[in-house]
Amino acid sequence: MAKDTRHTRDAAEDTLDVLVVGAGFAGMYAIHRFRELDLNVKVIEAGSDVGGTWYWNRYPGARCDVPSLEYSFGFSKELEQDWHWPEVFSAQKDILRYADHVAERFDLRRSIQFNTRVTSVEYLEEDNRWRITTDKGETFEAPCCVMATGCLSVPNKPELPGAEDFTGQTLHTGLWPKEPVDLSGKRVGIIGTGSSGVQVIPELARQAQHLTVFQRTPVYTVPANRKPMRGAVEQEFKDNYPQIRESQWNNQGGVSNFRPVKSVAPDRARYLNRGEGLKIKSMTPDERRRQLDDRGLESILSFSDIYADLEANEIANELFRDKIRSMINDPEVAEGLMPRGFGIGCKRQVLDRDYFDTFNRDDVTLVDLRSSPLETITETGIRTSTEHHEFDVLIYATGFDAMTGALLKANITGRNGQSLRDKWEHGPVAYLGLQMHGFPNLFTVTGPGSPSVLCNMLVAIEQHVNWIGDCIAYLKARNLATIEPRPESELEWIGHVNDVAEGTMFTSPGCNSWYLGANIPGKPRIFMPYVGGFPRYRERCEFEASRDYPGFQINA
Ligand code: NA7
Repeated sequence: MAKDTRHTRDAAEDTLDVLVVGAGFAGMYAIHRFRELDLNVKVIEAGSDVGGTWYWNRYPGARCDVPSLEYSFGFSKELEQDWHWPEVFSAQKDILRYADHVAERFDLRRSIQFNTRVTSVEYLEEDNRWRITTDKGETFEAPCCVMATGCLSVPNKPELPGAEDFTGQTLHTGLWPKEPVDLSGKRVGIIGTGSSGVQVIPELARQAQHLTVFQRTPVYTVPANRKPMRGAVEQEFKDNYPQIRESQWNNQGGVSNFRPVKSVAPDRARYLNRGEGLKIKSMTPDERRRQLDDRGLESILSFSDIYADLEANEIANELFRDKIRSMINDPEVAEGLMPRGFGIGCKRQVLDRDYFDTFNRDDVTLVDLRSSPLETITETGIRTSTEHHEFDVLIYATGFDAMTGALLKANITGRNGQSLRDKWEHGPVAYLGLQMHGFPNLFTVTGPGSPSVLCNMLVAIEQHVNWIGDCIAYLKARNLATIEPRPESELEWIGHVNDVAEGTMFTSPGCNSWYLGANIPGKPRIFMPYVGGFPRYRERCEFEASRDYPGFQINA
């Protein structure tokens, strides 16, 4: 492979310890951490700058669903204290500003080669080195390689009949252009109503002359917190950061759930009275409705029994549908927006700003693809079984080939020429989402089988990069050649990952989510993230590192 390419080995590369693919938050922190460990690191990044997911997902309305004071790095106390988040839940542009600040502050860019896409990642067995080949025909080599390629980084663009015939502009939310897109006076069609669709649809409706929403599966979405950051709240967080970071490491999802007390006493009281822990099954229909009327649709998530008890879950789902009936003026549109056949908690919770209100606008049309399936895309729009809809711009909000997509796209080949694609033919086989047998010294950040997308991503990234950095430093200090998981460790771990997902809402009947790979035709249906909680997972990783990696094979 890549025999005819120019290998650009130079003096710096001879001392390179680690190659990293991707300069999102994982790759960025890897540079900082690996430098601290005296490891020589180089990062290859396809984009023109840092930020990863937040670099590519620039669509209007893109926003994080974890509070920013928590969705931020904890490795630098000074950074934590200096940075100011303008809103409680940040918009994409503010997260990208943060990424830029981190890159500048820690002088990260000098270790990154931008505008370069990795086309293959190959283990050179005789030399015990990893070789990366890029779209520029360059190759780079190092003894270790870290795939920091992200969980949601390969956009899914379904193959729809006639797609090539459309003569208007086509956009994907996950590959939104850097230049502003002017939609004023335009007729816009959008396919997809997941998190991205729900965030972008109200914004598109405000800009476009007319918006047509093609929806295959309606969504359980609840209003997001849209508060600007109050100085006193921010200060209280900053005063308590050590405790907050510790709580994150001990919380199932890597969030501290720290609630400011001094600065927001009235809100605190409201929070305490919000009905946390109420059981929906033990309430009367009137009490349930009052709960939502008084405390908002979002309070539906706080019923404690709806995530494990299918009967309680269905009561909540019906309550949600009732609420939609009361929010949407046109009963037919309301019916179209009602999720059925799967429950709250099956998919990642979607948070919105004005989503349902948008469907009360005269210039927004909902097309329910369940009752009128999409037949073909045409030169001027989309034909369904009942109608032809015309527009000037077609937007795909159709999600990602999640968790495994970027790893498979990188064309990784391990020992004996085995490709990762072959190894993962029936689903991702890995140990702790960190390494794969047959791929010595290759590491994945937040790979399948780790808490990853079920955890505050910045917390998960720091834990993984710390573990990987320590592991590489361990090998280097002892002059050891390779580390890779034992095959039996992988099998035991995958069994455990599946066992803990069993019986949860994530794998409940009728639940088809990208967690399961169900959004990609032909993708093996396996629950990919680890649902057993971040602390349990972290302890397992710490056990391995503290006992000289018993679940791994190490070769001198
Ligand atoms: P999602 O959550 O995977 O949503 C994708 C949407 O696109 C969803 O409504 C899909 O409907 C729809 N889709 C996908 N393919 C098709 C076809 N062929 N026809 C019609 N509709 C289709 O991706 P997002 O980008 O919104 O969010 C991903 C994560 O990013 C999110 O969970 C957050 O963590 C951030 P379907 O449900 O498959 O019927």
